[in-house]
Amino acid sequence: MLFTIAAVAVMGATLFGSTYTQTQISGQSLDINKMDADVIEKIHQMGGLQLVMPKAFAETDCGVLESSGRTVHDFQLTGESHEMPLVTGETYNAMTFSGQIPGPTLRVTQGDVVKMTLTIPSDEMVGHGNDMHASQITAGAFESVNPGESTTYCYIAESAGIFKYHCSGVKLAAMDQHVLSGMYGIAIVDPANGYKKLMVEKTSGSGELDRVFYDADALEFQLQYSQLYLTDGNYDMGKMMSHQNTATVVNGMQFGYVPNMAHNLLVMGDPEKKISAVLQARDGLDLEEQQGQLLFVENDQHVRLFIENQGNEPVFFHIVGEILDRVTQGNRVQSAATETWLVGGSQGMIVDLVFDEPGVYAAVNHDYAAIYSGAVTVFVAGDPFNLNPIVEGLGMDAVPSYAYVLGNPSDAVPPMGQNSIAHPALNIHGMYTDEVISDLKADGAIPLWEVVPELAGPIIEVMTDLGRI
Ligand SMILES: [Cu+2]
Repeated sequence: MLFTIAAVAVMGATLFGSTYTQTQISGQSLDINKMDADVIEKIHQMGGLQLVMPKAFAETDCGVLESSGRTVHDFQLTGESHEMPLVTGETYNAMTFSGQIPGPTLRVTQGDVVKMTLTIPSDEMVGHGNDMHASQITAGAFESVNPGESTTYCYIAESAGIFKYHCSGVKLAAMDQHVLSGMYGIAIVDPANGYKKLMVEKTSGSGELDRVFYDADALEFQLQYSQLYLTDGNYDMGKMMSHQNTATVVNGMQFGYVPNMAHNLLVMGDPEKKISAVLQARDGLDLEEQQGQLLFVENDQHVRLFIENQGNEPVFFHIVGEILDRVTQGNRVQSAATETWLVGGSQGMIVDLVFDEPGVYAAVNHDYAAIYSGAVTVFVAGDPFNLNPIVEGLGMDAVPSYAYVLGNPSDAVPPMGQNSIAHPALNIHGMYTDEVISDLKADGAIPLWEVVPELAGPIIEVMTDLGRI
């Protein structure tokens, strides 16, 4: 008997499609012994089964997925254009997901269902779309949405890792403009079985090889790299085409993670005395959520960084003074004990490391043009400035990192996952609209620009008592 390709495909879909659907949704294993041996023999005689896309892998029906028993994440975004500030004090015409750059981070566990809804307000001038790299669904789902309209699609986050999402433009037109003006974010898909322990292998003080294992739980940060291509505050496609960027941004900001005036006071004893004359472009308290903030970690603590290159130039990720203890891409370890790792466009990685010694460490894109145009992120580990006597003078206990006093910047901290260590506190920092800031305040994040002036008096008193100023 002759079978046409189409007939085989239908048979394949009937045989395997339904079974795989069940497998995918309920997690049952495929039992080949129960299948009709004659049919399998016929397929064998014909030279094998035509490869058919099992239906489950393309399952996008929200109704089916929502009743599948899997955890469903309702991920709601709006496409909004806003004027956003530059480090020069000028503004530019930005495009955002939900009033912030980068857009909100989605955090799910491998196998969960994502229900993404993109709404475009009716006063928005153009349409927007959302291409989520964590999905494996038809690109047709990313069709742009018109102002005043809304669209929803569902998918299973099948693969673990860090994945970009970005505006797909207006039917693909001007996608470059929309993305490079700020319409990007990440989805973190935690592995179904959690993250792995971190092994760090070094020589100890005695010269012996020393192997230390750290628990999978880690203090986590997110850093997203991109560029701005601007002329008079507007996107300049010509500059993008010739790779002549006007700014390098980390989480939407140039030099966003550098010391501010409060750090100057605590370390130098004078708010006007800059810790770094070169880097401190954002040290004014009047810059509010856009003043520089630092990333605080403890020594001997497992730190996990989610890095994504959202931009148009490569990122040579390096931390001055540290070695990247482990680099993971997708769900595979790529390197260990490495100095720098290259992240291409629309590529992500997870860096695990431990800051052994108290000190200041700068994460950079080790492309010199990127460093000097904004890609510097300062980590402070432990208490390198001996500030604990001041902390104790203020009536608090000594702290293992300054995050307990000042918090870590909200835009650098992803939502909690299954192996996350909670940050002691968050301060409000980022490319945000006023609405986003009031939401963060309601969630308990600290507006340091309001708190620091109130604390300045007591801090100066304690520093004077200690003879530091
Ligand atoms: Cu857009």
